[in-house]
Amino acid sequence: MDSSELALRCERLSALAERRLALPTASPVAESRARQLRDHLEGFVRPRLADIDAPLLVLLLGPTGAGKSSLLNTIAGAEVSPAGVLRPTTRDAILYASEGDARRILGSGRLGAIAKERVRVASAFAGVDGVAVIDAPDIDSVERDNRELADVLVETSDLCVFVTTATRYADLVPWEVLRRVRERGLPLVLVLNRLPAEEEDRVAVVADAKRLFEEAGSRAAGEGAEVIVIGEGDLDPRVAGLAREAARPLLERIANLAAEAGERREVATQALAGALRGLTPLAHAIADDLEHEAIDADALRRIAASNYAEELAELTRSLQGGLLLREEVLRRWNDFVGADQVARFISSGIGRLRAIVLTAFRGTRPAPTTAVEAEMTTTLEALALRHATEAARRTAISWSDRSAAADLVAGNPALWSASREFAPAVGEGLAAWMREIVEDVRAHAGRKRAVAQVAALGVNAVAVAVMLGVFAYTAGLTGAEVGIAAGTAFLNQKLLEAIFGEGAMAELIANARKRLTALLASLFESERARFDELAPSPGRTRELASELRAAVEGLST
Ligand SMILES: Nc1nc2c(ncn2[C@@H]2O[C@H](COP(=O)(O)OP(=O)(O)OP(=O)(O)O)[C@@H](O)[C@H]2O)c(=O)[nH]1
Ligand SMILES: [Mg+2]
Repeated sequence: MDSSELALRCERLSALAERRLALPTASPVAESRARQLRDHLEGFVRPRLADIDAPLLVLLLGPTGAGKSSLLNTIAGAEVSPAGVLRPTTRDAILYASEGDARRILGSGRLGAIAKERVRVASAFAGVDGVAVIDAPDIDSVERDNRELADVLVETSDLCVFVTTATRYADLVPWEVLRRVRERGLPLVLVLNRLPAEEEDRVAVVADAKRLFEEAGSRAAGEGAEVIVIGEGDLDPRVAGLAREAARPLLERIANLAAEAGERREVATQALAGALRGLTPLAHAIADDLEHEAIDADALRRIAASNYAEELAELTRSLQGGLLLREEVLRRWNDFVGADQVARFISSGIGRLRAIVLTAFRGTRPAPTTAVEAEMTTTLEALALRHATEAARRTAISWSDRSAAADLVAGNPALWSASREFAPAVGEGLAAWMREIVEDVRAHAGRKRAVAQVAALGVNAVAVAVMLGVFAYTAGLTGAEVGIAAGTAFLNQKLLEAIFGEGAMAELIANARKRLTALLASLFESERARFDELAPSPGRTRELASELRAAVEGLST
């Protein structure tokens, strides 16, 4: 792959890493992987690809108190980084470089994201042009910021000098950092500081440390790469550093790199090759994270979907269970309809009933349409609210049991009940629904058969009768059912039948019911969407995963 294609790939990968970082994730590991990829590309791979001869960045890394700052002072031959007894000592990174190199490094964006606040420049004389050394804060600190800064520096340097001591080399933390050093293909030099004076002890510690490094899979140490050994007390108090003599192999290495552009290029090339190899597994790991998150998101959405579907079904069932009006409102309606007369004429046939509708209603009592509508709306609103709240509560409970979503729910107390918009939306939706029934009735009344009857009752009153029919229309009503609700339902149905005929009545009611069902479904859908919006979209997540995999295809070869 030629270098311009490589540069394009890296630009694309970096943009994908940014996109991943913009997606919500409940996993700190997944997030840090994505940040690693971005920092690595922006802080190292892209600038290195653009300029293989840019100054080398040598990173001093290791646990607190290992002697990193002391070592930098020795390299500088002056106290450029305070070494101290209080842990941790170094809090900002110290960039030791010639003025020209420091400008170049800071200008290249390699330390771009962190430079402003957290890198201090210690100027070296121009003789060390070409090599810059960075003293990093510790990797095992109680200070989280320190660790984060050290992590970013690992992504940006060309050579890692890992400084540890006879008492610290077996600590747990470094292996995690060293694994990343290896994964990103960063050349490594190991400095074992403060080794015991006794030859025998010293050999044992060095052998043990090497074994641990090999086991941890550190190629550099495993393949006999440099291990620099510095004894306890080998100090140079004039510069607050380690003794020059003890650190000589490292000093020579750095001096050599400073003197030989070819050597520098070799290290940079090696670091770049390692870095490019490391991109593929990292990108695939991030894609794996994304795919796992998509599976989690699918599961979360399914939970929300089934809770809302169940509660909606419950709601629909209770709406079909009969008239939901209070008795006093039903009585008013029966009074208006003239229940006694209607009941009497039902036994003598629908034809007689049709006739009586014309005479009995004309100009008599005003229809209590408003009261019935208002009652219906309040009852429906309350019922819908109860089920929407229950769906929200059940979903919030199940989500909070799952690690992928617990934080989302915890940070969103509004999710534990129906949204504030829900009840008003139900009210508005029902009002529109009733207007549509009125329109329907008007359209049917235009047919010859019903025109006189509808006129006699009034369009609005007939519309209310249709609405009541939605809640209590069954093919098998007999009039023998007990209670005023069943009685009213029966009369209502007979009345509508008398006005429109059985077929048209059934059609009117079926239409109104279909629209009501659709209305409630869409209201519940918006409620559920609150949950869906919180979880990352599985589709977009999977798409990003495959874009990442595609972006590294063929990169390692
Ligand atoms: N006695 C003795 N002290 C040493 C030796 N090596 C380092 N020290 C001391 O150990 C302390 C720690 O050294 P630093 O250079 O500040 O350690 P560091 O790795 O930079 O630590 P942080 O900045 O906290 O990450 C200093 O006070 C050094 O003088 C040694 O070989 N013998
Ligand atoms: Mg330090």
